[in-house]
Amino acid sequence: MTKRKLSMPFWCVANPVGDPFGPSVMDRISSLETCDLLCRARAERLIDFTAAHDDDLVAWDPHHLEDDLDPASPASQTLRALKEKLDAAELPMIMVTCGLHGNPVFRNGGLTNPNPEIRLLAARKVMRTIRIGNSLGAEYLTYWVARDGFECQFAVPWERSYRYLVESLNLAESYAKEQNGSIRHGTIEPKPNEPRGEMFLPTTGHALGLIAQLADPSFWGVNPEILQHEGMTNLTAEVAVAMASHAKKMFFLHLGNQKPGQFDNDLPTLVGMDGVKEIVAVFWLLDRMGWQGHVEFDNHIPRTDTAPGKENSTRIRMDFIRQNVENYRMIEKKSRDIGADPELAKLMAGLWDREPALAKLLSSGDAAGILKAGVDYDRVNGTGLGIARLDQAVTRRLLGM
Ligand code: XUL
Ligand code: MN
Repeated sequence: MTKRKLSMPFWCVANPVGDPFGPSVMDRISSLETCDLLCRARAERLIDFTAAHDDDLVAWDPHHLEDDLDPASPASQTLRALKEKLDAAELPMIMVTCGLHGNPVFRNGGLTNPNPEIRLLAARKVMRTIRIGNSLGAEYLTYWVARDGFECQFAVPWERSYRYLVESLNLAESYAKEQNGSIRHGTIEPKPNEPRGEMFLPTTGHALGLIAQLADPSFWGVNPEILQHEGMTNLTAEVAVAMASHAKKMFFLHLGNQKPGQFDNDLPTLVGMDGVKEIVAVFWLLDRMGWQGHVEFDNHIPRTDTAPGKENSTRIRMDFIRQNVENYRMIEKKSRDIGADPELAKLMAGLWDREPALAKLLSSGDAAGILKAGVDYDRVNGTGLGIARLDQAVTRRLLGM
């Protein structure tokens, strides 16, 4: 099986890691400096792609909403310089996403903001992001739910909010098609809360449900963020990725580590107190399902591991990329070893592969045949399954014993 392709976004590497209780420790770096680090990671064959918010690349000026169309603007100059670096390093920008969370004007939402003036700003920012993405060769436009949500349930025009969301995503899709650039698909990234108390698309299931209501569902997919976003409400990553992949809607996923039920921990893959078995199971099941998408990291350097100073700011960020990639490759290897293990395969077959003729009949939908088929209830009901034995065998492999 080939190694899965990996993407490391601009925002993960640039993040100087402040938190709500204290400012960042590490020095900030510019988009061009971030690009240089990502190009180094590409030269070391760590990553295959990168991704970015519009704001990670160039600042948004609400007084010049189409500055990217002026070749002499500072935004256009920076975008050209970034493209040169990315091209020279053979590092494709695979996804762009519109930042609708940072600028304070969007504090009550972007696409669903009850104020049409702010929805207009959001729409034109998304359109600019599509143009930026096309100029850099991106394939995907991601809509992350950001500040589309609420704290006070009586401050929401409920009968309109989902219509606003549908209209805005339809506009993004039709504008992307009209531009006829590199962007071929959109993805929705759900999240239950943070930065808002509640958000309008909390889970992968909600995103899949919304996609069915959009003008062109084939344009859209979902990129679950695991273990973080689903885990924040104690939902299970395996279910999210299996359902999205079964629906052929998961072009890529976001990867990091999360303690279930907490705020967004956003820790590097395998770093932190939880989730090793779960994350191995995710990639084991995605291999079984024949999932072909790529993995995009979405996490940040633990604040404990940051330090001020120019040299630290480069070294710590490169270590962060390396650690994420090493961790992911460990998971990939372990999940594939588990998938190829003959003893585990035998235990699984004992659970899944009984009575093949009967399984075929049930799949056929032949009602008459199903009504004629019989079951020995006492035999079936009288047999324990031995799932604990299978689980122990998996754990033994995880612990290397
Ligand atoms: C936030 C999050 C975002 C999106 C892109 O939790 O995951 O960074 O991935 O905006
Ligand atoms: Mn994400």
